[in-house]
Amino acid sequence: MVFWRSKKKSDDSPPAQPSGPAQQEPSTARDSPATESTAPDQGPAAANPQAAPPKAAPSAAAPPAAAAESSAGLFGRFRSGLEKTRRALNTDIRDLFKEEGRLVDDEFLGELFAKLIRTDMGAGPAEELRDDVAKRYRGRKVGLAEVLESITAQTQAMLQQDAAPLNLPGKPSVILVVGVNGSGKTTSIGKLSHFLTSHGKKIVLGAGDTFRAAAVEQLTIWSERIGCDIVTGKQGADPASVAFQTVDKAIEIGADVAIIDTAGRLQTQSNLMQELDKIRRVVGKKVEDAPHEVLLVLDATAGQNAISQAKGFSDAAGCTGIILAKLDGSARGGVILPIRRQFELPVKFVGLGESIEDIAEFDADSFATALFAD
Ligand SMILES: Nc1nc2c(ncn2[C@@H]2O[C@H](COP(=O)(O)OP(=O)(O)OP(=O)(O)O)[C@@H](O)[C@H]2O)c(=O)[nH]1
Ligand SMILES: [Mg+2]
Repeated sequence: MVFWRSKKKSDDSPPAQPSGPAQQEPSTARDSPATESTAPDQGPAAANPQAAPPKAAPSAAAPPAAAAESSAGLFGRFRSGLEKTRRALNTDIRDLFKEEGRLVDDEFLGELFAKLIRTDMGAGPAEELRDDVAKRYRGRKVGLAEVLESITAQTQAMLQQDAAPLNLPGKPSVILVVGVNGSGKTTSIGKLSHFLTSHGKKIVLGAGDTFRAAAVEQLTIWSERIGCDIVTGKQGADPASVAFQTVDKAIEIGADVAIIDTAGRLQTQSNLMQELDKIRRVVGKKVEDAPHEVLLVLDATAGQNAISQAKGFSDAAGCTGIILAKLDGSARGGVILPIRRQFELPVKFVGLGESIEDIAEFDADSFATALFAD
């Protein structure tokens, strides 16, 4: 049994800070769903033991996020979110130009390749960028601006994807959010909900991570910040049941979007992958074609290997798009290049920090420009 929670707008005070480091419980230990449920702890000040809460005290009145944003606005947000990568790249590439102008020869091209690869973009993309510079300028003396222009244009081309707005076909549309442990799912749901709310959408959240009580508390805190309804189940409850009730609630109150959180899992955990299937099935029975989006949250700081492993996950879970979280967290923002290459999925949003507004719709041109901007 699950229950829902009525909308209750938070005050502007930030929630309690986490009391300790995030604890990732082994998902494999989870196999006996409890069926009984009780009312959730209504205390808004419940500590959020998983995620660091937003840096600034968020409020429902925060300014709208990116959808209506100009490319200049998006560029600015990417630019500051990518600061660590940008700084490292800029310093590195500028270092190549200690003298005024550099001859584009094998030595220069080798150095350029080494700098690019440090952003975690991988050998393939770094080779392409290097080869493009070679094709244009080999044997000539070039300045920094020319090289940056060339690299930026080539990166823009590599990041292009078909327009990928969220598929929200009807009322309610259902979004399922999946990924490995700690990738940023719950935080991304909070930010995405704020994004959608500030664009006039009525949201219901579903706390489908019933494995840890802390996960429910974490999402509950987000719902209070945003001022949206949340459906929760008792710890150990069947996540599919929570998902079903969430969609039910969305229908009942005329919500536009139901967003369902899930516990972190690995593709190899077949019981947990089946659990995702069950969630998909039950919401599909309730609303035609639901879930309309299955968003895979990837952690940009996890490194290329970890991200490659998520490829199988995305296939197994029928993902429809990617949220690339924590781009602000490291100097490895170049990882977006192999992601665009390896996944046949569009990057729909990027996470640029822990605050409520720190999410933006992905745009290849603004992103690439920001990556190499001064
Ligand atoms: N800097 C930064 N931190 C983020 C971002 N997104 C999430 N985080 C942090 O990453 C940590 C994990 O985030 P969660 O949202 O709890 O991740 P999760 O995938 O729900 O984790 P599980 O439910 O345990 O699988 C928290 O400390 C978040 O604050 C982001 O875009 N930038
Ligand atoms: Mg979570």
